[in-house]
Amino acid sequence: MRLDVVTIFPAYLEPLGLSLIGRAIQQGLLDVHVHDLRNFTDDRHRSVDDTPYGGGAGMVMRPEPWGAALEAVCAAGPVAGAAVPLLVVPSPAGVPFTQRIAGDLVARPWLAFACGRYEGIDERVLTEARRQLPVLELSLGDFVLNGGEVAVLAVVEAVARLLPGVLGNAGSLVEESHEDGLLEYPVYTKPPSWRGHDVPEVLLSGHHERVARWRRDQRLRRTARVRPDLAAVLDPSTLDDADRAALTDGLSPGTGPVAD
Ligand code: JCZ
Repeated sequence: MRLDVVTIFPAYLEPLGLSLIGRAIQQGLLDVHVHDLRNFTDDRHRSVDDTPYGGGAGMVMRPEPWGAALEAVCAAGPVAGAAVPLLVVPSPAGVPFTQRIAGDLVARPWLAFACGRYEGIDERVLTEARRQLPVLELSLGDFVLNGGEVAVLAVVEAVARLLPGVLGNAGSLVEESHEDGLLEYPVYTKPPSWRGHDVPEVLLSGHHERVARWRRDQRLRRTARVRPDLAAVLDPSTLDDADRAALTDGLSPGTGPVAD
């Protein structure tokens, strides 16, 4: 899978060289190219921003460097049969990024990322890009970052770990939060007692069926407690009596997301 990232802060993407993603790059599973937007300017000051038409605070990214940069990225193709990349543009105005979208993105051989800064990128860059490539504006959530770089790190990590061979153990992919709309169960390791806190007895019992039931109860309680939006859209045909009891338990007083 090829990834191109256009940014005015190439150093922001350096963490992609670390850990599992770094290893995936070394193994040739990922081919990452980071481009400095300033290399596509043509003025002496290498300026990438200007004042907003219509007035208002801050600066807007100029369209000309973006046009040149995206043309240069596309000229690297085709990649594995794809003539153009899917262009991902982080934005607080984008669609919310989800595990499902990560799964869609990993099926693409070529992704490009446009990192905005300041008040964002001149809208005509996206209008023009959409005439030539698929464009996906993505939000990490309802909070405001200073630019797209941190969002790109998050999206690349979520996508790259789905590539075959990037994670050590294939099982760690399936047994995961959000695969089935529930949060994960709490996990414990040794020692069995730490600062007066004991590991739940059932986990030491060796009763695999009781462990599975306890873990499912924990997932349902947690989801009801901290993510009522997720609990509300669970398919009732996938819930048994014990499941419904655990969901109700999670909603009972004194079990809110923050301890009383
Ligand atoms: C460019 N400010 C790009 C994305 N979810 C989320 N929050 N904030 C962003 C974001 C903020 C930005 C830019 C300038 C993305």
